[in-house]
Amino acid sequence: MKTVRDHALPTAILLLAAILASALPTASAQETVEVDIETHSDGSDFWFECSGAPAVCGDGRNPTLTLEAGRTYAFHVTNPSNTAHDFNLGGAIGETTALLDPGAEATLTVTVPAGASGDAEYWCNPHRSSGMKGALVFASADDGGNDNGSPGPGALGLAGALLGALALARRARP
Ligand SMILES: [Cu+2]
Repeated sequence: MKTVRDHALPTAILLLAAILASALPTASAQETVEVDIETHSDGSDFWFECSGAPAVCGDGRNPTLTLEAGRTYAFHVTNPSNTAHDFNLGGAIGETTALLDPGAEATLTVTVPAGASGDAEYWCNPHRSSGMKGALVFASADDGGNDNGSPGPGALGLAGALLGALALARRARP
């Protein structure tokens, strides 16, 4: 009993430290993620398409866009349609391109705030009421720590489960 406890506690502390260390620094020193956005319209429907970044782009028209807290993204927006559009990112970002005439393009580079979470929206100002908009989801880095120095719920939950498993294992042994 004594021997098992002597090994289990230091092991748990080491694993906990490793989990927290791996969760914390990931968001700060990463490369900019390049995302291609196209604006479209066919006279009755108005929509965005997203490509080039599988972790960001959902499928189809006006897809859900998923952005990681603390990351920097360069949205390359092109307008191959015959109507002017812009591209607005809401929620914790609050940035927009200029209004892009047919054939025009712009790059919108944004860094997602470290504490960003939850759902927001992206949209085109002229056609937001016509449905040219989609969901913008802010995810925490690696489902673990965020970028402001405190562990996220993912890391804490994993550490808690680990300690619980160790306690059970300890109890089960003779
Ligand atoms: Cu539009």
